[in-house]
Amino acid sequence: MKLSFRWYGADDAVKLQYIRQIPSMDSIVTAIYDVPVGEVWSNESIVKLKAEVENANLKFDVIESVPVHEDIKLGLPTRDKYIENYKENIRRLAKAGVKVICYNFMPVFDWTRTQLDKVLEDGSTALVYYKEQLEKMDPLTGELSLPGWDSSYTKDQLADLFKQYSKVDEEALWSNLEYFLKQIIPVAEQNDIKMAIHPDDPPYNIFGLPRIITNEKNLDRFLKLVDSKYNGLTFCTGSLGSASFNNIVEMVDKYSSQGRIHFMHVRNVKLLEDGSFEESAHYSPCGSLDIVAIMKVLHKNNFDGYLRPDHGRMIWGETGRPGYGLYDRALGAMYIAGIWETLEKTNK
Ligand code: DNO
Repeated sequence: MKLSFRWYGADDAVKLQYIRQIPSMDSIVTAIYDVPVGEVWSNESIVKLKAEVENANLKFDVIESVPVHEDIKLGLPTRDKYIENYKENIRRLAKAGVKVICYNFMPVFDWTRTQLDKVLEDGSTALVYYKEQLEKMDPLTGELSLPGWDSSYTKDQLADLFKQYSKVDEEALWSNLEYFLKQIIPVAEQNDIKMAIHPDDPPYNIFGLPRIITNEKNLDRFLKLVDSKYNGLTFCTGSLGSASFNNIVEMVDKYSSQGRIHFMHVRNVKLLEDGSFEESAHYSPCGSLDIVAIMKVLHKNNFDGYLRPDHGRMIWGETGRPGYGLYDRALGAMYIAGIWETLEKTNK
């Protein structure tokens, strides 16, 4: 297991040096953020980012994300141009030594929460998803805003995208995903880069938009679309685990034993009775997921991919990007490293 940490580049309030100070930290997970989705990343910007990371004595091994242009997900004729750009990004990142690329195939919105600063009973704040709040939201009329996505699209752009997606049902999305994979996985193979799709968060349709990377049956189907180890998973415990129909420990066991998990996102969530959820501290008793059991199956299957502590709460007065403060993620990292060390020492 290679412990990693997400870093949003030079503007991130969390400095590389702070991340370096977390014991056993191996790699940085980052991306180029100032290039429009679908365009080719310049070699200069990739080399600069790599140098920044390596100067802090961390590895530049994982990119999260090279985002997929909506035209590819929609299956528009213009997709071929964007797929060519995607292939070029794979080649350029491989040249810089990158080993894993994380991406997702969610239409329009990536992760969805109804509140980013819910004050928990201990005074920390967390991202939450309350069904009751979601039912009152409509991204098109905007009567209530969608936290995290307000500034990503204008209302007109959103209306246009929703109109286009009205013709794309789940099967059409599968076929657009297959078309994309059949072209990019061979390039990933040639360049020895593992592609790792991130599951949909939460793992069901939202606002009438289709979502397909959601459950075990669909993950099986996904892995068979191109049956290559280069076509793999970012297994996000909090995304898949925010629906009670997913048995996370069993799924991690199955896909890690098949060698198809290249990147783990370890996050805990507390499921509420009505299907709502709150992101919680990583420590198992705080949430609904058994993090020790997850780490155990990874260890049993000799998991040697990358793992990052995912979303933390905001604690100790820290402010900044919701989910991505330093303190709670660092606590999560040490909790995970401690479990791993125990497993190493007791199972040899
Ligand atoms: C949320 C993240 C996601 C993830 C993308 C991968 O915090 O886990 O935004 O980076 O879905 O493409």
